[in-house]
Order: sequence, then C-alpha cells, then structure tokens
Amino acid sequence: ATHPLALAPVTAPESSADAFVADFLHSLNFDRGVALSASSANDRYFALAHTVRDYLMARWLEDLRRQKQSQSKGVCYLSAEYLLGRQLDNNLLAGGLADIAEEALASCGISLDDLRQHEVEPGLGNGGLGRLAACFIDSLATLGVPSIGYGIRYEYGIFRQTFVEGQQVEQPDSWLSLGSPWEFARPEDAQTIAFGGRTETYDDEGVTRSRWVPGWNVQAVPYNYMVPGFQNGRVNTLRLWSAVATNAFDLRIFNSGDYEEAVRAQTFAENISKVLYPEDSTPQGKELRLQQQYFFVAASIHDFLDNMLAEGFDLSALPDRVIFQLNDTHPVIAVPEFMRVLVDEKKMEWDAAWAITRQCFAYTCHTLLPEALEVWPVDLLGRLLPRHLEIIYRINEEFLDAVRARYGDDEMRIRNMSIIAEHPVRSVRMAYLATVAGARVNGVAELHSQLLRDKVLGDFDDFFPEKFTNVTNGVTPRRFLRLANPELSGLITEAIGDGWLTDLERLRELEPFAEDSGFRAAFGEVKAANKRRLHEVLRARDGFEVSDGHLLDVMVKRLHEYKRQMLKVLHVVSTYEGVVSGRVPAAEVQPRTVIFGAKAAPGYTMAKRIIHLINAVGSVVNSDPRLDGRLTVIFPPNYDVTLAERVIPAADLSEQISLAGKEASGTGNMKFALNGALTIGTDDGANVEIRELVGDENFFLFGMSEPEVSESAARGYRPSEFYQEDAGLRAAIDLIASGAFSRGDRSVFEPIVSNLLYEDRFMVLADYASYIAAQERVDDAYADQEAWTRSAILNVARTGFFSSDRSIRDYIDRIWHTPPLA
Ligand code: 26M
Repeated sequence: ATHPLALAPVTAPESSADAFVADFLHSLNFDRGVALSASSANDRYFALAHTVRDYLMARWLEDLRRQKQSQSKGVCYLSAEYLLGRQLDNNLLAGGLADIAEEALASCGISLDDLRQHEVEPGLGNGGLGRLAACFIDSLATLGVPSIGYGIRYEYGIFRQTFVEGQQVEQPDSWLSLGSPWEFARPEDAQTIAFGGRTETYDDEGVTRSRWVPGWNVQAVPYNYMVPGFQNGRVNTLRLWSAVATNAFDLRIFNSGDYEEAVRAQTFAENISKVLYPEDSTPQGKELRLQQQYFFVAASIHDFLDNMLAEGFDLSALPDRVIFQLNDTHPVIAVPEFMRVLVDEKKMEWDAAWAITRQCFAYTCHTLLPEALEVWPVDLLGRLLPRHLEIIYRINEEFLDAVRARYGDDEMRIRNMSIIAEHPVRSVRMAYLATVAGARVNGVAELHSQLLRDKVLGDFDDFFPEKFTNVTNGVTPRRFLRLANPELSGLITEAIGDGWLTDLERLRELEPFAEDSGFRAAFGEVKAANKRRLHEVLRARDGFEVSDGHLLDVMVKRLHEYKRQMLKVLHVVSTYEGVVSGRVPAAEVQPRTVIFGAKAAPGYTMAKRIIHLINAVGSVVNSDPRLDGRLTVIFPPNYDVTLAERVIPAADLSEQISLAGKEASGTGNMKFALNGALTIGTDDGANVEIRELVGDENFFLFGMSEPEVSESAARGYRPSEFYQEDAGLRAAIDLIASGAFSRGDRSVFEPIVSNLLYEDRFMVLADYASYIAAQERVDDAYADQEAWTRSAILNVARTGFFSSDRSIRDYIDRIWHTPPLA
C-alpha cells in the first residue's frame, strides 16, 4: 500500500449483526470504560454512535485523500449556521446500517429507539438559512461533489425556548454538555487568526506596500464531522471552528504579571465561538458577531490554501480549483481576506488578485427585507480589521470608477451603488460587496431572484446582468421523507419501487395512484398513523392531549411579523368568536387542531408579544366547553429539527402565509408538500413554484400578489379601513382588545391591537378576508376525504423538484461548474 490507509480497510467491516454487536460492546468497554450491565443510556448511545462512525471511517479517510489528490475543482460552502438536527438516524441510514444496528442492539436487550431519543440535536442555526446549509451538505455528499462545509462550532446553539405564563423564556442550549460522539477535534490543524492593530506602509524592494500589524490573536481549532452520502460510499466533511486563546496572547499578559487579566483575556478569546446569535433577519451590528464572521472565514480560507493545494500550486489557477459559496452576507468578509492573502502575503499585483477573487466567490442572498441587509459601521470594522477596510475602500473606488465610466457622473446612482453607505453612519454594505465581488449572485426562489434584480439590487443587475441567477431552494428527502416519514416512504416504494430517494422527480410515477382507491386508503392510514405518533410525542414531551379526527393545521417557522402568525391567530379567534357569539353552531365547525411552533429573537418585543397571545388564545379556546372540543390550539415550546420531523408528516394543512414579496423562499413549505399536506398560502417565495407544480386545484391560494402589495403601499395603506368595513375582522380584533384572552386586562395585548390598526407593516388586515375565505374552502375540501387524499397524493407526486439534490445540480450548472468526482 502506498498510503497510510493500509491500516483501515476501505470496505466497511463485515456488516453482520454479530460483528456489529462485537464492535458496539468493544466501544462500550474501551471508549466509555463501562460494562454493558453498568452502562447508562448515554454510554450506550455513545457506543452506538462510535460503532456507526467506525463503519463510515474508511470511506471518510478515502474521500479526504481523494479530494486532495485529484486537485479537481471543489466547493467550499461558507455558512455561519448549520442546523443539522440529530445525526444518529441519518448516519445509520446513509451507511445502510439501520437494520443491522436494530437487530444487534435487540440481541443485547437494547431498544434502538430509546437510544435515538438520547441525542441532543446540534442546533447550530436559527431557521431556514441554517437548515438549508445542512440539506446542501447532505446533497453534496450524495451527489459526490468534492466539497467541504465550513462554519462555527458554537458551544451554545439556538436557545431552548420555554414558556412561563405563556411568555417565551430562553435557556442556554448546552448541546455539548455530555460531549458529542460525532466530532473529531484536530488541534494540530489550528489556525491563528489575527484581529485589531493597525496598518503600515513599507518599502518592499522599491515597491510601497501596505501591511497589517495586528493587535491580538486567537486560535481557531477545527472539529471535523462526517457528512455521509446516501448509501454511495462517500463521506464528505463539515469543518467547524472553535476559538481558544493563543499561548502568545496569554504569555504577554502573564509576563506582565497580571494573572487575572490573562484569564480574562482567555475568556475574551473563547467568547468568539461561545454562542449563536439568535437574531434571524435583523442584524444588530454587534462587534462579537463580526469577530465570529471573520474568525471562521479567515480560518477556512487559510485551511483550504494550506491543506488542500498541491505542492507549488500556481495561485492564478485557483478559479479552476475552488469556489467559495457565501451563504448570505455573513461570510462576506472572506472577500477582503482573500485579497489580503493574495496581495499582502503572496505579493500578487492587485489587478491579478482581483481577477482571481472575482472568480472564486459566489453569493447567495436569502432575503428581501431592507432591515435584514447586513451593514458594518466603518469605525467598528476599521478597529477590528483595519487592513480589510482599506481593501474594501479600494474595491469600492475601482468599482465606482467603472460605474462612472459607464454612466457618467450620475451622483445619485453612484451614491446608491456605493459599497459604503454614508447614512445614518458610514457603513459597509455587505450585500453590495458580495455582489461586486461575486462571480454569481443568486436568489433562492424564482420570485425572489426576480425581485432582487428588479428592486434590492436593481442597479447592479443593470451594471452586471450576467451575474444574476436563480437557484430555487430544496430539502433533503433523506431526512424529511425517508427518516421523518418511514411509513409513507414504504408506501411509495411499494408503489413505484426504489430509486426515488436519489431521483426525487420519480415521485411523478405516483400520479396514477391518486385515482386508486386502495392506494388512497393506505395513504390515509399512513397520515392517521403519523398523527397518532405525533400525539404520543406531544404527550410525552409537553403533556398535551390531542384529539383524533381533527384537521391538523400547522404553522411552524421563526416568529416574524412578515410571516404573519397574527393572521393565523385572527383566523382562530374568528372561529372562536363565531361560536361563542352564537352566530355559528359549534356542530358546524370543522374540528381542527392548530399547531404553532416558533421561536422569537430574544430582543424582538412584538414577536414575543405574539407568542404570548398565541398561548393566551390557546388556553382560553382549549378550555371553553362551548367549542365542544372542535378547536384546539397547541403551541409546543422549543420547535426544533427533531420536532419538525414529527410534526410535518402528520400535517394536513401547511400554513405559508407571509405577505407576498417578503418570504424569500421558505423551505418548510416544501417539506409539508412532500409529506402530503396541502398548502394554504400566498403567492410568495417558493409557494409560487409549489402551486405551479401541484396545480391550482390542489393549493389554497389567497391574498394580494406582490405587485398588488407594492401598489397598495404606494397608494398609502390604511389598515383601519379594513377594520371598519369587515364585521368579522372587527369582532376578532375587538375580542382581543377586550381582554378576553388576558383575564380582562386590556393593556396586555393593546400594543398588538394598535400596531394592527395603525401600522400593520405586513398588511395582515388587507389579506384577512381573503384568508378567511380560503380557510372556508379548506373546511369544505376536507369534508370530502377522498378528494382531499387525492390532492395530498398529487402534492407528493408533483413536488420532487424540491429535492436539495436538484438545487445542488442547479448550483453546479449555473454557478460552480464543478465536475463530479470520479
Ligand atoms: C444576522 C446578524 C446577526 C445574527 C443573525 C443574523 C441572521 C441569521 C440568520 C440573519 C438572517 C438569518 O437567516 C435568514 C434566513 O433564514 N433566511 C431564510 O432563508 C431561507 C433559505 O434560503 C429561505 O427559505 C427563507 O425564506 C429566508 O427567510
């Protein structure tokens, strides 16, 4: 053998249950240091995880070697978030080990299912953006694309949400407190990351150059995680960085004799990867956040350049070797860092370095909300990264020169396109920097990409139209269909054979089965079984009792005003009000259970009020005997990936009700449709594409379209007019205002009510009537179970497009141009 893999067999150890038992017991005894009889559930979970890991190891080592040796073009996916969800089941499935593990454990008297429950999911992301990154690394591995995911190993992931008297209280998520069996620390691959200090010019053999004299350092220690492809013998790598104090850093202070200061300094350094910022979509411009961003992208770029390039690699060939995909603007500081490496460290000419940089980055935008676009005040950025600020200024000067050359001295245009904003404080617009530097800029659904070109980045589209493209988001069918919904997966395979899991468009072959009453009955049985399973989880997790036979109506996503959880609340309150006012006999109400799941950013006051209101409405509605048990509102705390995997397969109705033009794509919408829920939704984000695919008759569309929203805003939107003119709306709002959900205290929800009446930025009141009418169509449709099931089957059959495998193929074709690894 010519390489050190000679020790580890390239094929997995013999895959029999007996061999698995032996490996499991070995791990229990030698890794955990316990006998089976004395082991805790955590010991057994760890030993199982280690056993699974060992089976994947030879493939992983082989792929690491191959990616380096082949030197073919690969993808570095840069993302501040990876919302991974539990790993055990995914890795069992990918390794083809699920049955063997189950049998092996059973022979030791251990239930695999019990051990599954033991894993604390790594919640290293906020929501859609982080979960998308996790789906993408799964598809990259399954498609065998040479790639690596880089990110941050937060010690605390997204907070654990609890409710105290209906109000959100955050608890730290110490997901590492029992350790993680899936990670491999690589301290020998640590990178030193510099911050602060100043720049100086110096004479380099007659050339005046600028260089950075940093003020302090931290160490970035990588942790590797396996990313196994689905039963294809491929294992990619996710590399997450953890911050530790450097020796040099400590020593200087220790030597000054100030021990306490030295310890403080260490804590300071280690703060960088301490906690995930829980804001999603409203960046606060906090210094630590910028430190996190630079920390992980600088470590990642240096890691790639140091470890992945062949000896004597010619840097001008980098565009044929790597593409750095920027997941939103969070990693955009990578652009000036890359320029700094090429120009200051590798002594390349600016123009040559810029020509390379422009081909090595691509940018994905995930929003349209102006307040979500990241900007960094130049005083902050210049203090933390003085050389980077100089580089950004130069990029901007040259860019604006090019703009002037094209359009003349159109100062308005120059000001609008400048990477540097002057107001309210001089700041760097990270989305503009990404757009100027990126070879490609993509939105995440057709409508979103169009609006990016027409509005947010309109001037840039005019200047470089060839950069703009779309890649509609997708979700991994391994986790969100096969693992989350094994019963439906089994039924699908029975009907159309296997192969669909890696070629999801083949779900089309299910279409004829929508007309088959036997298949419909089986499909209905699967949905009912999934509901029972969810009820068990909700009982065990939170003590909820859920009735059978209800339409299960689900709205799960981060809490944000633009997503309009308020609209759903108004529907619930209207239904309730109709009954308690005596206008609607309870017997005429379609029995429904409404499930909410939503975390609010801790500083987002209005979002937290809405959470309080949902809980308050739930406690009143659920206990009012006049409803006759026909309307239940359930809001389990701490919605996470694990709960999503239980809720989504059970849902009948998927709520995707954002104001048109505000939700970039949505990905929950795709997961629900693939699991046979029908969507009630606006013409927004990927809903547009879902509706096109499933057909109008299998989708409950309501609300204004994006152009209508824009027109209404331009005319001057006055929400109180809707309140005045719609008696049903008035009754619902008045009931909230009356204190009916706050023990008569009118002040509790007053801010919500006045916000709706006098501001209503996201036009809840304008879409209310249309939403209620659509919900009436839902009730009518649900009354015909055969027709409903037929529609549900067609939703599954027609949404194979939304596999993240397809998204990744689109990235390859439109952006990366990476050849498949041989
Ligand atoms: C920024 C600064 C400080 C702290 C956090 C942030 C931040 C974190 C996440 C800002 C935005 C973040 O995510 C935005 C997001 O999740 N966008 C969603 O991306 C999904 C995947 O493309 C889309 O499906 C959703 O429509 C979009 O809202």
